[in-house]
Amino acid sequence: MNKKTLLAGFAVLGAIALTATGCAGSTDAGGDSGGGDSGSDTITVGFAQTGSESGWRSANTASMKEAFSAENGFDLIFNAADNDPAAQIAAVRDFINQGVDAIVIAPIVSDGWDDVLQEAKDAGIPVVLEDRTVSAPDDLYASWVGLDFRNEGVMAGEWAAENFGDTETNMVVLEGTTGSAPANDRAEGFDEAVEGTSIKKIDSQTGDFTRDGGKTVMEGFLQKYGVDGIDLVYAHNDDMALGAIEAIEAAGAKPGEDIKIISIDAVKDGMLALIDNKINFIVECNPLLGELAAGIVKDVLAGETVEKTYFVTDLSFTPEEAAKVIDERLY
Ligand code: GYE
Repeated sequence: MNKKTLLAGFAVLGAIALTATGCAGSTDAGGDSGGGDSGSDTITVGFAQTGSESGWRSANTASMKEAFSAENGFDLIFNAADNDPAAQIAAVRDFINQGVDAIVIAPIVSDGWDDVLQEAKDAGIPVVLEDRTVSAPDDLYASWVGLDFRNEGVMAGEWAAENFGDTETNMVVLEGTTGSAPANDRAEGFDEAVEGTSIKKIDSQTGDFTRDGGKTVMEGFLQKYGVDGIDLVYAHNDDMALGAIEAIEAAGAKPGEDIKIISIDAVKDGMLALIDNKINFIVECNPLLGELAAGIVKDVLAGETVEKTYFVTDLSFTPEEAAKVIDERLY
């Protein structure tokens, strides 16, 4: 099953790389009435990033800036909304007013996008989503590229079920940003995979995908249930797991041993904690989406047909597996 999705993922990567090369240097030929740069070959793109909440986000921002570079024919207007959904929508509205050629969004939350996406459509400015998804109708944006968050939750849950499912296990959950697609989908996929096992979710709270948030929420859980009352932490990202490690150590217990930890992302610091046996299992979430997103934007502006969704495939790692690949990891 994993192998199959992996192959499918590579096929998609290949396909996009090909089409992107095919129209390198294209201008805003897709009937764009925005035309911030009409007359020149440069494509002006407004990118509305969530903020800078995690290691994953830093890697994603770096990947986007590299792909949407002047060298690649782009003029990138970058905005990071500091995890504030209203500020992010305002940034997109600003891009529309500036008449950019295309807009790329990593939506903080799923809901609330209908109006501004309609405004972009009315202005003839195509929108490409990267990373997180929205609940708005899909005719309001051209395409989305990202990861299968639900499947990430399933992969994490299946590993938990296999390793802890036969013994009474008290689990606490560190949720991502409330209302975000990865928080919703990772919770749903995991819950489904552990259904009917002896893993019991005793508490679940948002740590907002940040290290500080994960630490604070974990401190609260430890106060409430005690070290002995918690067997397993499921963190929706590595940063919150790293915060939880600090809280567990401060409480005099051993993370990865007294309290097991599963997380998602596989960013460098997470992988190092995994190799250190402080985290027990990590499901990957690949943040290197820049080249794919840039290829899609060029295709859309060139009037080429693009898919509505492009999934990039994720792997997963035990400490042993992490140790083998750590030197080759790009983030
Ligand atoms: O897992 C987390 C980041 O949307 C997939 O956002 C992304 C998530 C990622 O803050 O670390």
